[in-house]
Amino acid sequence: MARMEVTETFAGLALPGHLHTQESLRFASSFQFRDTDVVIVTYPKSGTTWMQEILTLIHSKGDLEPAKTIPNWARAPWLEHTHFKDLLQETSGPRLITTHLPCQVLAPALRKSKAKVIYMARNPKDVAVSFYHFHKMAKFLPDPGSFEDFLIRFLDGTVQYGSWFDHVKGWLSQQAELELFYITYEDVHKELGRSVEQLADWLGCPLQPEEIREIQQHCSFSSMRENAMVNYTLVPCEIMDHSQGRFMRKGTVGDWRDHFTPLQNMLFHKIYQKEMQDSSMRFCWLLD
Ligand code: PPS
Repeated sequence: MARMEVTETFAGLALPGHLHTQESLRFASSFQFRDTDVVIVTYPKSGTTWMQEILTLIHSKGDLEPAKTIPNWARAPWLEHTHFKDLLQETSGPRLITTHLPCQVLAPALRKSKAKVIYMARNPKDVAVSFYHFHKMAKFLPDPGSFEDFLIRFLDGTVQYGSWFDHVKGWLSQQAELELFYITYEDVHKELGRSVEQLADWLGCPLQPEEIREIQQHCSFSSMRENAMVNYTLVPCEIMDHSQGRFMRKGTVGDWRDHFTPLQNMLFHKIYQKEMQDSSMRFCWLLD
């Protein structure tokens, strides 16, 4: 299924038609979660692939076999994608499921179970930069135009996948309603080993120190960048144009500094404050 130029609109959200249909989105929104399911929820470019790799290895107790032999999209398939039903593992153990869907679409189905949700967020300025570069290589996303134009659409919430602000606010407002673990890209970047340990304990799969060390080593940016099972080099050029950049691009915190002008930074802060003013959640990223 190509549908590179198609945009699906669902619950007011524009999504790439290459990956989504109305049917796959309806299926996702009424999915019957099991109490044993582990669901990775992210706005795009917030560390999804990283979390898929970490959780794969927590479940395998540091055994690298699945991470080195099965592509990430098959180990932790996207609930809303057209291939989800084919990829979902029929296992009695925990199923790893990924989604970018917003809270208003998925929370009603999730509330019917005790599925564990891991919500990973990233500094939206770095998300915007990463998303911009991804638009250049992903043939199923529209041409981003200039960074300046893209940034305005990102702040407006008119990019595909919708508003970053609504995504984060929506999901984090569900902390009391869902079994939800909130973690940031920046936390994982700063203390990978500690993040792995916290996640493993929360999931009820405590690890030995040597298992944590093994996972830490395998989940480093340099190691994942070379792993064809997560670096998306398996995806053909008609879908991801690898001459335009790498999926595992930089993996840094604060890359926005190389992209934002002082004026863009000021505008970003202004809109951030307006969007987040009613939010009781504490967001530390923009306070530096
Ligand atoms: S997607 O398309 O939504 O699934 O993308 P996602 O995986 O959420 O985000 C991709 C960004 O995450 C970075 N990444 C990492 N950073 C540090 N360490 C590790 N191990 C790692 N793995 C993935 C990846 O490089 C993308 O960020 P940028 O800033 O573009 O480099």
